[in-house]
Amino acid sequence: MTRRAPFIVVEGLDRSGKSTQASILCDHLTSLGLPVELFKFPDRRTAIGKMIDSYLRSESDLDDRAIHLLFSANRWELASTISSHLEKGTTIIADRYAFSGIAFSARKGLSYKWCQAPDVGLPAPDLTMFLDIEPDIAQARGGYGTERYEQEEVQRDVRQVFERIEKEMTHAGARWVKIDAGRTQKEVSQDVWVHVQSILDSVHHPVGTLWE
Ligand code: FDM
Ligand code: MG
Repeated sequence: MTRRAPFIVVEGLDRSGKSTQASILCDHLTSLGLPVELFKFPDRRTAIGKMIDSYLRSESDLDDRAIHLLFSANRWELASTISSHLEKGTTIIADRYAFSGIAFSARKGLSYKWCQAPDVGLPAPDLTMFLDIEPDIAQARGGYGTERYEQEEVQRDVRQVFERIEKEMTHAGARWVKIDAGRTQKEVSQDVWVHVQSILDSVHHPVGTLWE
């Protein structure tokens, strides 16, 4: 029987180097001959993803709760694909996940628990790496783009919610690590690799579920 593969999530603020690190990690695992798939949330290619994309570009407006539920639905539409990959032995790396969902919506004033609820039961990551960066350093890295949320003020609030998420996840026994993303790409990717290595051979149980 094939052993099930790990589910790795990379989270962080905008301009923290998440996508770069997720892709370096993906290449590294591939070079070792391990099957791996990279997912990015939101996945803007699906029908729901297109609505999210239009909202993020400010081409459409949506109620705060409605957009929150769309982000969650965008994960749910890929949840069974993620689980079946893991069970067949393909490592999954997700660039953002339910934690971004909570962080970006709770900062608007929606309750934390309400924001968490629609994602209860999703496949649970075996390791979440939060790439932490000071929003002003992120800003200085070439600036934010023009999408919604790409502002220093927003990123500061979001970072605070992530601190709460980290506390709750750690308290619940999840493997959550904070990585200083204000360093060079190489330093960060070395750290990422140390954490990934530490779980590569320790994933034996069935895929877990989030917050159940
Ligand atoms: N975002 C992302 C949310 O608000 N909720 C979510 O559930 C997810 C996954 O969407 F500002 C926000 C975070 C970010 C924006 O993400 C688009 P990318 O990674 O910049 O494409
Ligand atoms: Mg962005």
